[in-house]
Amino acid sequence: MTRVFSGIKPTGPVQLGNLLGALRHWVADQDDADTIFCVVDLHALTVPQDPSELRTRTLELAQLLLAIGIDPERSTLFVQSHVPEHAELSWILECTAAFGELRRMTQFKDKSTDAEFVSAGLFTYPALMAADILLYDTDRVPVGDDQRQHLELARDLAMRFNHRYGNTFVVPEAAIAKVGARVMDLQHPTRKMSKSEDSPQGTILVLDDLATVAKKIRRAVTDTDTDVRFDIVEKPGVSNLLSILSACTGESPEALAGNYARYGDLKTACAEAVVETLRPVQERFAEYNADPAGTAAILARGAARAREIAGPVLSRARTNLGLLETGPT
Ligand code: ATP
Ligand code: LTN
Repeated sequence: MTRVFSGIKPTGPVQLGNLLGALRHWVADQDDADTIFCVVDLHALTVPQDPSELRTRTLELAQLLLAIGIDPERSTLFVQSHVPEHAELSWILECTAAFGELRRMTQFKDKSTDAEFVSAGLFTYPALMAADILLYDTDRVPVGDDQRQHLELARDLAMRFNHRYGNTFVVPEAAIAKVGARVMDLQHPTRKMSKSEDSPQGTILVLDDLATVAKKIRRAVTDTDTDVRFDIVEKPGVSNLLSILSACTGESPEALAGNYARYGDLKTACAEAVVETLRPVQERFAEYNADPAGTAAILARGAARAREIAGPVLSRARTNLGLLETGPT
């Protein structure tokens, strides 16, 4: 059976781009693959975090994943720091990656430019991400378009390691959807919507109250002329709304463009579609949120299953590398 793995950082409240670019595909993948999903709390540490907020966000992110339809009977859902194999393989892959290739990562460049404090972890971040993926003999990784370069690196590291030390890792494929893989900020439609950027009016949070969601869409920046056309370069604002509507309805953005004569009508349709997508998620989230012990138990079972898979893969890597095995005492 195909193995699918993906992760999401507990760096802030989940936004619509996370849902449309990645999370909805995680839910669909459960039908035909062995699915493993991870709340990557160690990745969140690459920028300073408030300890009590990090703890709450990690638990609530797991509850949100359950609310969107990650089914703990069919998927393994766990928290990255509960499985210490990730940190160990990450070191090994840091020693497999070249300084120059990490320096070329555009996410590092974006997040380090103008930052007050740039941690070494922000730089080596993609090696930890590669470890997440390679530990599970992953075939396919559903992610948004912004992760394309990191996935390419994970593949390169797997191939390099296999070449140097013998066949050890499965080489994963990225799965990037055609629609919704790059949801843009509603106020700045040339930059991606993000949960850690400070753009409250441009970012739709999955748990925003529904009246606020509709208002943010109605106030989205559109483009200078008035025709509704799907053209990302010339009409980024309108095209973003068409992509969002398309991801919510399943119709193509080009076909949808023909249905609306005015921006106002497109915004109304888009707001309705997003509100109806979010409503059931919010209702289920409230149920999981009322039962933190239940969520903790699901995560504990997930971590135990994850370790059963990750342990032997890490041992394979250790042996092939030539790390001395522990003898009997
Ligand atoms: P941060 O702002 O902290 O970098 P983020 O909101 O970009 O976070 P991640 O936790 O990095 O979100 O990503 C989780 C998943 O959501 C990834 O697969 C990522 O590609 C996807 N994703 C994030 N933002 C968008 C977006 N605007 N459009 C489509 N997919 C997205
Ligand atoms: N780097 C990703 C989050 C992430 C991830 C992963 C995604 C960490 N580990 C493993 C897929 C597979 C991000 O910034 N969105």
